Amino acid sequence: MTVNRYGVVAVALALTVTGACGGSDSSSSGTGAKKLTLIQGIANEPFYISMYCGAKAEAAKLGASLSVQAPAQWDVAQQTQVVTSVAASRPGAVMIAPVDKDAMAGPIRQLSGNGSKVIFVDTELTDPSMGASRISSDNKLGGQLAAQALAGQIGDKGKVMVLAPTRGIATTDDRVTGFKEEIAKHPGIRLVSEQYPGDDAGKATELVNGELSKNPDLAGIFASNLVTGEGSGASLKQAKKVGSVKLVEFDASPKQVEDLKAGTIQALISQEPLEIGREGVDQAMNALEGKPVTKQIRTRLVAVTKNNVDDPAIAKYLYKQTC
Ligand code: T6T
Repeated sequence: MTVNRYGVVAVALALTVTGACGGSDSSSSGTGAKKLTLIQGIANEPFYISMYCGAKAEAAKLGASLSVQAPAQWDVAQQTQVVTSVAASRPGAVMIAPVDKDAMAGPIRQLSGNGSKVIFVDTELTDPSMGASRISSDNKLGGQLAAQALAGQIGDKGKVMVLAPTRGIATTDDRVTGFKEEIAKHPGIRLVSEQYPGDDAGKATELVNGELSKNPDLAGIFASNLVTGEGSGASLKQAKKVGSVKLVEFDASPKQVEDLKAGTIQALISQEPLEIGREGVDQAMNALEGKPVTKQIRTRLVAVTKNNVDDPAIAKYLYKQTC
């Protein structure tokens, strides 16, 4: 039995919604042509919940059935198990966020080998031949925006650190690259540490604690996703460095927004997960119906601060805990 960081006790989450035109559980009755599955990177996490909400609404609009599955943890073996069982059920199309850009290539080939169209949502594979469509934020740009926001917060000088869960995740790898490229353009800023705690907020806290001991004058931190952000914020609270060490994070979960308003976080680089889910369903349906499919779609990013968080235009960038 495994428990993820949101307390989900299960190996995989499986849930099915029925499109507006259907009346029954179409995970078993939907025709191949309108039967879609979303495989998230991890279960019960606000970014992927929001993506599911967007996909669910669009599937209902288009009369398609949508089933959602996810590993309880961000883990190649667990996601492989999910992919293998989904491949056996031969849905018309699968929207998937691979947890590793190379290690998930084999399992994902099973999906296309079994006749399902494959659409990447959020993360993707390195192999350019895979995936009828890829829908994600411009994550490198997101890393650059994070660096600019952090530079502004620290007066363009001082030591900074960056955290990402593990190497090999398409999204966070790009965010770290963008961040480092932009920081290199700021001569007063020095990147002193790049850390990979895994999908583990507690480990991220330990690593930031260690960095604060080594570099008590650390000026800023970029946490490139929700879990590394959660760990970094906890460390700053423990060390009583909230506000004196500036924190910029990717994503905008309800908890992150609360921490932004409280001053623990100075800026969030937020994505459009609802839109990624909506586009995922549209492209999947296009692929199934023989219509033109857009190979790559970039959804928007926005820097959210205390100053704009309550602006109605920002609302769509804040993630949901339930649909
Ligand atoms: O940042 C998102 C997602 O874009 C990334 O690929 C993995 O982490 C999140 O799900 C947030 O936890």
